[in-house]
Amino acid sequence: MSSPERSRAGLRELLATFHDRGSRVVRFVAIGAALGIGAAGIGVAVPSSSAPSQVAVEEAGLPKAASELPASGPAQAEAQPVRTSQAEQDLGDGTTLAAWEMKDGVKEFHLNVAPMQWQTKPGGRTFDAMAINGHIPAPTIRVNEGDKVRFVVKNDMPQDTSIHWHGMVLPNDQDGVPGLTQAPIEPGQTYTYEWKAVSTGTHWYHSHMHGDQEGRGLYGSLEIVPALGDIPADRDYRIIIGDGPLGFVFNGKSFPGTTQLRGNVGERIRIRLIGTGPEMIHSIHLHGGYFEVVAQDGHRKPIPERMDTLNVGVGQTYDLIWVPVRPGKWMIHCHIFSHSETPNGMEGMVTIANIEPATVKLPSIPGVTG
Ligand SMILES: [Cu+2]
Repeated sequence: MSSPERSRAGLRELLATFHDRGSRVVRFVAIGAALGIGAAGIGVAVPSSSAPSQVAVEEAGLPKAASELPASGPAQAEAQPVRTSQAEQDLGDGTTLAAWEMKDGVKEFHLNVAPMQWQTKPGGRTFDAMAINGHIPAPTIRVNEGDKVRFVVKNDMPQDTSIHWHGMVLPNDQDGVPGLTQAPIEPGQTYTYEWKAVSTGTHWYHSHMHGDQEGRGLYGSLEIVPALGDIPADRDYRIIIGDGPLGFVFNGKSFPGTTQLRGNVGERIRIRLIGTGPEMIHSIHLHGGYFEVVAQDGHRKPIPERMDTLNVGVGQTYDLIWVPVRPGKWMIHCHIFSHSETPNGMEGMVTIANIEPATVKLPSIPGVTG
């Protein structure tokens, strides 16, 4: 083993050890940070940054503990065979991970665009909606930085369409703007997009036709995992915000039809907010604490910002990290009440985070968690 290899192996071992003792120390620090208390204040000899130590490791460009690497991350290739396909998967937030299959070194996705009748809440009215592969929001696309990707889009609607890859740096003729970079995809036609994923972070994709197609459901999360490792998190959720023909919705649903989120005290819960509009800015508020905004439009913020209410404009994405400090049912909602409440109760842009007690022993902080 050469000297650099040895030091890399040593570092990996050190990080693995850290991770084993890990959860507890990390959550100890995370909860301290969440409470606005530096590590020194709670007697732990680790840096008192606003995020656990993996962040510093990641930002230094060093490898992370194996257990923390993204499931399909390139750095894991030596430990596991390269994945050649991905099945559809429920992401626990009301969205579905898109299936793909590796063909000639390209991750190939099949996206069927079709009309669908859609209820946004139990017993609610039925909307003329549009879906991709039967899903509203459209399936969450997640690939690694550097991947070559292909999207075979079949238009099963009686009107033409196109798909735009919002936030991606790609060849102009793959940008999905009908009348400018391509002809519209006519009813019954199939159109293929192909590009290389270089724009890391949380982005989205959507129809770029007829004004109302996007708001009827033709939008989904587009996530490019950075080669150096993703934002460390115990949970990974998305809330896609819509105010189009389906009404005021989170992930295509109106409260109480929205999917409730789950988590535990002390966990780093990542929430990707995506503002699809198509008309309004929404004031997204979290009960029971605050979150850190760690990225905007896919780009990591050099200094995360703490807040409990964030205005999300049309087309914007934000990545939040929230470390809950108390168990309970915590609301996440648009604070413009005409978007989230009626005289008959909550409706529209509301979901609940069900936070259970910590799975590891955390410090009791008198007056706060004690
Ligand atoms: Cu709103």
